[in-house]
Amino acid sequence: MATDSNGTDLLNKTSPKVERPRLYKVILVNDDFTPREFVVFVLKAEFRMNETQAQQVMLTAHQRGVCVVAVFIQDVAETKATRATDAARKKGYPLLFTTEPEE
Ligand code: TYC
Repeated sequence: MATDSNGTDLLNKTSPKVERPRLYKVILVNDDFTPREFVVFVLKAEFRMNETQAQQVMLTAHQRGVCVVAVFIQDVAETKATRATDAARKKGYPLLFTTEPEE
């Protein structure tokens, strides 16, 4: 059988031996105290969003309570959620980013 370095059968393109890692959502949680502009600032800085994207995500969390920011492998999702939450703590804001597995 012809296989690539992942053990994938190159002839019938089935049975990969390496599965994709489970993905984790980073979730932005609304609160009554963090200024909107600071939420947008953090979304742009930590999640590399542009102004329009950051405004949209901030507004969705503001209106619905939560918004999915992005999806990553677990390590990256947790690191980004922690960094973004810590940036808010340093300013004295209660802003919270959490993570949860997809599906
Ligand atoms: N609700 C906040 C306010 O009115 C703004 C805000 C939006 C805070 C989204 C957190 O995840 C959040 N100042």
